[in-house]
Amino acid sequence: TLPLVCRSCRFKWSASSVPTRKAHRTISSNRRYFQVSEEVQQAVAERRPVVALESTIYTHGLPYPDNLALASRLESLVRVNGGVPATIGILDGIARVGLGADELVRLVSSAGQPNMMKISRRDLGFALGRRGPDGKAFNGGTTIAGTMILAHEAGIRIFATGGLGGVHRGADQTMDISADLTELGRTPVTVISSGCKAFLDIPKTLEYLETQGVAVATFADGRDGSIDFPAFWSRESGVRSPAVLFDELEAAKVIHAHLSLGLDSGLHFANPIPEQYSIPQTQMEEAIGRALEEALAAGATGAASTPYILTKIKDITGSKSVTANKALVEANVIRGTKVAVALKELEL
Ligand code: PSU
Ligand code: MN
Repeated sequence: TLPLVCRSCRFKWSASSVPTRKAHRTISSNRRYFQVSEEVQQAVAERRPVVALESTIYTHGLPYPDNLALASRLESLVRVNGGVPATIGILDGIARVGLGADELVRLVSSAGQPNMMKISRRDLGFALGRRGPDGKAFNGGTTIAGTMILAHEAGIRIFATGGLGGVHRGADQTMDISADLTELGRTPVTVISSGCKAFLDIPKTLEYLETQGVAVATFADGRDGSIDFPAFWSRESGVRSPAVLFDELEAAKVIHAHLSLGLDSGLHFANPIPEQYSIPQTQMEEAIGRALEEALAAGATGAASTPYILTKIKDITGSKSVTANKALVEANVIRGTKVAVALKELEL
Protein backbone atom coordinates (compact mmCIF):
# COMPACT_ATOMS: atom_id res chain seq x y z
CA THR A 1 0.00 0.00 0.00
CA LEU A 2 1.03 3.60 -0.58
CA PRO A 3 2.21 5.72 2.35
CA LEU A 4 -0.49 7.89 3.88
CA VAL A 5 0.45 11.55 4.14
CA CYS A 6 -1.45 14.09 6.21
CA ARG A 7 -2.30 16.90 3.83
CA SER A 8 -2.23 19.56 6.50
CA CYS A 9 0.86 18.64 8.50
CA ARG A 10 2.58 16.35 5.99
CA PHE A 11 3.03 13.58 8.51
CA LYS A 12 3.87 10.41 6.64
CA TRP A 13 2.11 7.57 8.29
CA SER A 14 3.39 4.03 7.86
CA ALA A 15 4.13 1.10 10.13
CA SER A 16 7.71 2.22 10.73
CA SER A 17 7.57 6.02 10.73
CA VAL A 18 7.56 8.01 13.93
CA PRO A 19 4.78 10.59 14.32
CA THR A 20 6.23 14.08 14.37
CA ARG A 21 3.36 16.33 15.31
CA LYS A 22 1.06 16.57 18.27
CA ALA A 23 -1.99 15.76 16.17
CA HIS A 24 -0.47 12.49 15.10
CA ARG A 25 1.01 11.31 18.34
CA THR A 26 -2.29 9.97 19.55
CA ILE A 27 -4.46 7.75 17.44
CA SER A 28 -2.87 7.20 14.06
CA SER A 29 0.26 5.65 15.50
CA ASN A 30 -1.72 2.75 16.85
CA ARG A 31 -3.63 0.50 14.44
CA ARG A 32 -5.24 -1.23 17.36
CA TYR A 33 -7.52 1.76 17.81
CA PHE A 34 -7.66 3.30 14.35
CA GLN A 35 -8.11 1.84 10.88
CA VAL A 36 -8.44 3.50 7.51
CA SER A 37 -9.85 1.37 4.69
CA GLU A 38 -7.53 0.41 1.83
CA GLU A 39 -9.66 2.40 -0.60
CA VAL A 40 -9.53 5.60 1.45
CA GLN A 41 -5.79 5.23 2.16
CA GLN A 42 -5.11 4.85 -1.55
CA ALA A 43 -7.35 7.76 -2.49
CA VAL A 44 -5.75 10.09 0.09
CA ALA A 45 -2.26 9.07 -0.99
CA GLU A 46 -3.15 9.68 -4.65
CA ARG A 47 -4.83 12.97 -3.67
CA ARG A 48 -8.16 11.96 -5.10
CA PRO A 49 -11.18 13.86 -3.73
CA VAL A 50 -12.25 12.09 -0.55
CA VAL A 51 -15.38 13.18 1.32
CA ALA A 52 -15.93 12.24 4.96
CA LEU A 53 -19.44 11.33 6.15
CA GLU A 54 -20.52 11.20 9.81
CA SER A 55 -22.52 8.42 11.46
CA THR A 56 -24.43 10.01 14.37
CA ILE A 57 -27.14 10.96 11.88
CA TYR A 58 -27.59 7.22 11.27
CA THR A 59 -27.09 5.82 14.77
CA HIS A 60 -28.92 8.52 16.74
CA GLY A 61 -31.20 10.10 14.14
CA LEU A 62 -32.92 7.44 12.04
CA PRO A 63 -34.27 3.93 12.64
CA TYR A 64 -32.83 0.89 10.85
CA PRO A 65 -33.13 0.29 7.88
CA ASP A 66 -33.96 3.91 6.94
CA ASN A 67 -30.51 4.90 8.20
CA LEU A 68 -28.89 2.27 5.98
CA ALA A 69 -30.77 3.53 2.93
CA LEU A 70 -29.54 7.07 3.59
CA ALA A 71 -25.97 5.96 4.32
CA SER A 72 -25.78 4.00 1.06
CA ARG A 73 -27.38 6.81 -0.91
CA LEU A 74 -24.91 9.40 0.39
CA GLU A 75 -21.94 7.18 -0.42
CA SER A 76 -23.18 6.68 -3.97
CA LEU A 77 -23.78 10.42 -4.40
CA VAL A 78 -20.11 11.02 -3.57
CA ARG A 79 -19.05 8.42 -6.15
CA VAL A 80 -21.37 9.67 -8.88
CA ASN A 81 -19.89 13.14 -8.46
CA GLY A 82 -16.31 11.93 -8.80
CA GLY A 83 -15.29 11.44 -5.17
CA VAL A 84 -14.45 8.66 -2.75
CA PRO A 85 -16.73 8.40 0.31
CA ALA A 86 -15.30 7.79 3.77
CA THR A 87 -18.05 6.95 6.23
CA ILE A 88 -16.62 7.32 9.72
CA GLY A 89 -17.68 5.65 12.96
CA ILE A 90 -16.67 3.26 15.73
CA LEU A 91 -17.09 -0.44 15.00
CA ASP A 92 -16.16 -3.18 17.48
CA GLY A 93 -14.15 -0.74 19.57
CA ILE A 94 -12.07 0.53 16.64
CA ALA A 95 -12.26 4.01 15.09
CA ARG A 96 -12.90 3.37 11.41
CA VAL A 97 -12.51 5.59 8.37
CA GLY A 98 -14.17 4.00 5.33
CA LEU A 99 -16.49 1.06 5.91
CA GLY A 100 -17.31 -1.89 3.68
CA ALA A 101 -20.98 -2.54 2.84
CA ASP A 102 -21.38 -5.27 5.46
CA GLU A 103 -19.61 -3.17 8.10
CA LEU A 104 -21.91 -0.25 7.39
CA VAL A 105 -24.90 -2.55 7.96
CA ARG A 106 -23.45 -3.77 11.26
CA LEU A 107 -22.85 -0.22 12.48
CA VAL A 108 -26.21 1.30 11.61
CA SER A 109 -28.25 -1.77 12.61
CA SER A 110 -26.84 -1.58 16.14
CA ALA A 111 -28.57 1.77 16.73
CA GLY A 112 -30.36 1.68 20.07
CA GLN A 113 -28.38 -1.26 21.47
CA PRO A 114 -26.58 -1.00 24.85
CA ASN A 115 -23.13 -1.04 23.26
CA MET A 116 -23.95 1.93 20.99
CA MET A 117 -22.44 5.32 21.87
CA LYS A 118 -22.66 8.85 20.52
CA ILE A 119 -19.03 9.85 20.01
CA SER A 120 -17.70 13.35 20.34
CA ARG A 121 -14.08 14.24 21.21
CA ARG A 122 -14.41 13.43 24.91
CA ASP A 123 -15.90 9.97 24.23
CA LEU A 124 -13.21 8.45 22.01
CA GLY A 125 -11.06 7.02 24.80
CA PHE A 126 -14.06 5.45 26.53
CA ALA A 127 -15.36 3.89 23.32
CA LEU A 128 -12.01 2.44 22.26
CA GLY A 129 -10.50 1.62 25.63
CA ARG A 130 -13.37 -0.21 27.30
CA ARG A 131 -16.14 -2.70 26.66
CA GLY A 132 -19.89 -2.13 26.87
CA PRO A 133 -22.27 -3.28 29.61
CA ASP A 134 -22.99 -6.45 27.63
CA GLY A 135 -19.29 -7.32 27.49
CA LYS A 136 -19.14 -6.45 23.81
CA ALA A 137 -16.88 -3.79 22.31
CA PHE A 138 -18.58 -0.47 21.62
CA ASN A 139 -20.01 0.69 18.35
CA GLY A 140 -20.45 4.42 17.95
CA GLY A 141 -21.89 7.09 15.75
CA THR A 142 -19.40 9.94 15.46
CA THR A 143 -20.74 13.50 15.69
CA ILE A 144 -19.34 16.30 13.57
CA ALA A 145 -16.63 16.82 16.21
CA GLY A 146 -15.77 13.10 16.40
CA THR A 147 -15.83 12.72 12.63
CA MET A 148 -13.59 15.76 12.08
CA ILE A 149 -10.91 14.32 14.38
CA LEU A 150 -10.83 10.96 12.61
CA ALA A 151 -11.08 12.49 9.13
CA HIS A 152 -8.10 14.72 9.89
CA GLU A 153 -6.10 11.79 11.24
CA ALA A 154 -6.72 10.02 7.93
CA GLY A 155 -5.69 13.06 5.84
CA ILE A 156 -9.22 13.96 4.67
CA ARG A 157 -10.04 17.64 4.38
CA ILE A 158 -13.67 17.79 3.26
CA PHE A 159 -16.65 16.55 5.27
CA ALA A 160 -20.31 16.90 4.31
CA THR A 161 -23.30 16.39 6.59
CA GLY A 162 -26.77 17.69 7.54
CA GLY A 163 -26.65 20.18 10.39
CA LEU A 164 -24.06 21.61 12.74
CA GLY A 165 -24.33 21.55 16.54
CA GLY A 166 -24.35 24.98 18.16
CA VAL A 167 -24.89 27.17 21.16
CA HIS A 168 -28.19 26.11 22.71
CA ARG A 169 -30.89 28.58 23.64
CA GLY A 170 -30.48 29.38 27.32
CA ALA A 171 -26.76 28.58 27.17
CA ASP A 172 -26.16 31.49 29.54
CA GLN A 173 -27.79 29.25 32.16
CA THR A 174 -26.94 25.72 30.97
CA MET A 175 -23.51 26.27 29.33
CA ASP A 176 -24.68 23.82 26.62
CA ILE A 177 -22.43 24.56 23.65
CA SER A 178 -21.77 21.78 21.15
CA ALA A 179 -18.23 20.44 21.00
CA ASP A 180 -18.64 20.73 17.20
CA LEU A 181 -17.82 24.43 17.60
CA THR A 182 -14.62 23.99 19.60
CA GLU A 183 -13.56 21.20 17.24
CA LEU A 184 -13.96 23.56 14.30
CA GLY A 185 -11.64 25.88 16.23
CA ARG A 186 -8.87 23.32 16.51
CA THR A 187 -9.03 20.90 13.57
CA PRO A 188 -8.38 21.96 9.95
CA VAL A 189 -11.28 20.23 8.20
CA THR A 190 -13.97 21.90 6.08
CA VAL A 191 -17.51 21.00 7.17
CA ILE A 192 -20.32 21.55 4.68
CA SER A 193 -23.79 21.56 6.25
CA SER A 194 -27.07 23.46 6.08
CA GLY A 195 -26.23 25.57 9.10
CA CYS A 196 -27.78 24.90 12.46
CA LYS A 197 -31.32 24.15 13.48
CA ALA A 198 -33.43 26.97 14.79
CA PHE A 199 -33.79 25.28 18.18
CA LEU A 200 -30.28 26.59 18.73
CA ASP A 201 -29.23 30.20 19.32
CA ILE A 202 -27.90 31.09 15.89
CA PRO A 203 -26.48 34.57 16.65
CA LYS A 204 -24.54 33.17 19.63
CA THR A 205 -23.36 30.21 17.53
CA LEU A 206 -21.87 32.57 14.95
CA GLU A 207 -20.24 34.68 17.67
CA TYR A 208 -18.74 31.55 19.19
CA LEU A 209 -17.40 30.36 15.82
CA GLU A 210 -15.82 33.77 15.31
CA THR A 211 -14.11 33.56 18.70
CA GLN A 212 -12.83 30.10 17.80
CA GLY A 213 -11.32 31.43 14.58
CA VAL A 214 -13.53 29.35 12.31
CA ALA A 215 -13.91 30.47 8.69
CA VAL A 216 -17.68 30.68 8.08
CA ALA A 217 -19.38 31.34 4.75
CA THR A 218 -22.63 30.54 2.97
CA PHE A 219 -23.09 29.47 -0.65
CA ALA A 220 -25.11 32.10 -2.50
CA ASP A 221 -25.05 30.63 -6.03
CA GLY A 222 -26.54 33.17 -8.42
CA ARG A 223 -28.02 35.33 -5.68
CA ASP A 224 -26.64 38.62 -4.47
CA GLY A 225 -23.98 38.74 -1.82
CA SER A 226 -26.07 39.57 1.24
CA ILE A 227 -27.67 36.37 2.44
CA ASP A 228 -28.50 34.77 5.76
CA PHE A 229 -26.54 32.03 7.45
CA PRO A 230 -29.15 29.27 6.96
CA ALA A 231 -31.21 27.61 9.70
CA PHE A 232 -31.32 24.03 8.39
CA TRP A 233 -34.97 23.67 7.24
CA SER A 234 -35.13 27.38 6.45
CA ARG A 235 -32.94 29.39 4.11
CA GLU A 236 -33.53 32.40 6.33
CA SER A 237 -32.41 32.79 9.93
CA GLY A 238 -32.51 36.56 10.32
CA VAL A 239 -28.73 36.50 10.79
CA ARG A 240 -26.50 37.69 7.95
CA SER A 241 -23.75 35.25 6.92
CA PRO A 242 -20.30 36.66 7.73
CA ALA A 243 -19.08 35.75 4.22
CA VAL A 244 -20.51 34.48 0.94
CA LEU A 245 -19.25 31.97 -1.64
CA PHE A 246 -20.49 31.96 -5.21
CA ASP A 247 -19.32 28.52 -6.32
CA GLU A 248 -17.25 25.46 -5.42
CA LEU A 249 -14.09 26.78 -7.05
CA GLU A 250 -14.18 29.86 -4.86
CA ALA A 251 -14.71 27.62 -1.82
CA ALA A 252 -11.72 25.47 -2.83
CA LYS A 253 -9.53 28.55 -3.21
CA VAL A 254 -10.37 29.66 0.33
CA ILE A 255 -9.60 26.18 1.70
CA HIS A 256 -6.36 26.03 -0.26
CA ALA A 257 -5.19 29.38 1.11
CA HIS A 258 -6.28 28.53 4.66
CA LEU A 259 -4.50 25.16 4.69
CA SER A 260 -1.41 26.47 2.91
CA LEU A 261 -0.85 28.88 5.78
CA GLY A 262 -0.93 25.91 8.13
CA LEU A 263 -3.86 27.28 10.12
CA ASP A 264 -5.08 24.74 12.65
CA SER A 265 -8.66 25.94 12.72
CA GLY A 266 -11.46 24.56 10.57
CA LEU A 267 -13.91 25.96 8.06
CA HIS A 268 -17.66 25.78 7.91
CA PHE A 269 -19.39 26.38 4.60
CA ALA A 270 -23.17 26.48 4.84
CA ASN A 271 -25.27 25.24 1.95
CA PRO A 272 -28.87 26.51 2.20
CA ILE A 273 -31.60 23.88 1.84
CA PRO A 274 -32.91 23.59 -1.76
CA GLU A 275 -35.67 26.17 -2.19
CA GLN A 276 -38.48 23.69 -2.93
CA TYR A 277 -37.92 21.86 0.40
CA SER A 278 -37.45 24.95 2.54
CA ILE A 279 -39.89 25.27 5.48
CA PRO A 280 -40.56 28.81 6.71
CA GLN A 281 -39.18 29.46 10.18
CA THR A 282 -42.60 30.52 11.50
CA GLN A 283 -43.93 27.02 10.71
CA MET A 284 -41.07 25.34 12.58
CA GLU A 285 -41.16 27.63 15.60
CA GLU A 286 -44.22 26.00 17.21
CA ALA A 287 -42.74 22.50 16.89
CA ILE A 288 -39.43 23.76 18.26
CA GLY A 289 -41.13 25.37 21.25
CA ARG A 290 -42.93 22.14 22.12
CA ALA A 291 -39.82 19.99 21.61
CA LEU A 292 -37.79 22.24 23.91
CA GLU A 293 -40.49 22.09 26.60
CA GLU A 294 -40.61 18.30 26.41
CA ALA A 295 -36.82 18.03 26.56
CA LEU A 296 -36.83 20.18 29.68
CA ALA A 297 -39.60 18.07 31.27
CA ALA A 298 -37.76 14.83 30.41
CA GLY A 299 -34.49 16.17 31.83
CA ALA A 300 -32.70 15.56 28.52
CA THR A 301 -29.44 17.45 29.01
CA GLY A 302 -25.83 17.00 27.95
CA ALA A 303 -25.21 14.65 25.04
CA ALA A 304 -28.83 13.43 25.22
CA SER A 305 -30.21 16.90 24.53
CA THR A 306 -29.71 17.25 20.76
CA PRO A 307 -30.93 13.73 19.79
CA TYR A 308 -33.96 14.14 22.08
CA ILE A 309 -34.98 17.48 20.61
CA LEU A 310 -34.42 16.26 17.04
CA THR A 311 -36.60 13.18 17.62
CA LYS A 312 -39.39 15.28 19.15
CA ILE A 313 -39.36 17.75 16.25
CA LYS A 314 -39.48 14.83 13.84
CA ASP A 315 -42.49 13.34 15.72
CA ILE A 316 -44.34 16.66 15.69
CA THR A 317 -43.67 17.74 12.11
CA GLY A 318 -43.72 14.29 10.51
CA SER A 319 -42.87 13.49 6.93
CA LYS A 320 -42.38 17.06 5.76
CA SER A 321 -39.30 17.68 7.87
CA VAL A 322 -37.95 14.18 7.19
CA THR A 323 -38.20 14.74 3.43
CA ALA A 324 -36.52 18.14 3.81
CA ASN A 325 -33.81 16.60 5.97
CA LYS A 326 -32.97 14.03 3.36
CA ALA A 327 -33.01 16.56 0.52
CA LEU A 328 -30.62 18.92 2.26
CA VAL A 329 -28.09 16.32 3.33
CA GLU A 330 -28.01 14.99 -0.24
CA ALA A 331 -27.46 18.50 -1.58
CA ASN A 332 -24.66 19.04 0.94
CA VAL A 333 -22.91 15.82 -0.04
CA ILE A 334 -23.04 16.77 -3.72
CA ARG A 335 -21.75 20.26 -2.89
CA GLY A 336 -18.99 18.85 -0.68
CA THR A 337 -17.86 16.43 -3.38
CA LYS A 338 -17.69 19.25 -5.94
CA VAL A 339 -15.59 21.30 -3.52
CA ALA A 340 -13.25 18.32 -3.02
CA VAL A 341 -12.94 17.89 -6.80
CA ALA A 342 -12.20 21.62 -7.24
CA LEU A 343 -9.59 21.49 -4.47
CA LYS A 344 -7.85 18.60 -6.16
CA GLU A 345 -7.73 20.51 -9.43
CA LEU A 346 -6.17 23.54 -7.72
CA GLU A 347 -3.38 21.32 -6.45
CA LEU A 348 -2.51 19.75 -9.79
N1 PSU B 1 -27.94 18.69 14.08
C1 PSU B 1 -28.75 18.15 13.16
N2 PSU B 1 -28.69 16.83 12.90
C2 PSU B 1 -27.80 16.02 13.58
C3 PSU B 1 -26.94 16.60 14.56
C4 PSU B 1 -27.04 17.93 14.78
O1 PSU B 1 -29.51 18.88 12.55
O2 PSU B 1 -27.78 14.82 13.35
C5 PSU B 1 -25.95 15.72 15.27
C6 PSU B 1 -24.57 15.86 14.58
O3 PSU B 1 -23.90 14.62 14.66
C7 PSU B 1 -23.88 16.87 15.46
C8 PSU B 1 -24.41 16.48 16.83
O4 PSU B 1 -22.47 16.83 15.39
O5 PSU B 1 -25.77 16.16 16.60
C9 PSU B 1 -24.25 17.56 17.86
O6 PSU B 1 -24.60 17.07 19.12
P1 PSU B 1 -24.31 17.95 20.43
O7 PSU B 1 -25.27 19.11 20.34
O8 PSU B 1 -24.59 17.04 21.56
O9 PSU B 1 -22.87 18.38 20.34
MN1 MN C 1 -24.45 19.75 24.10
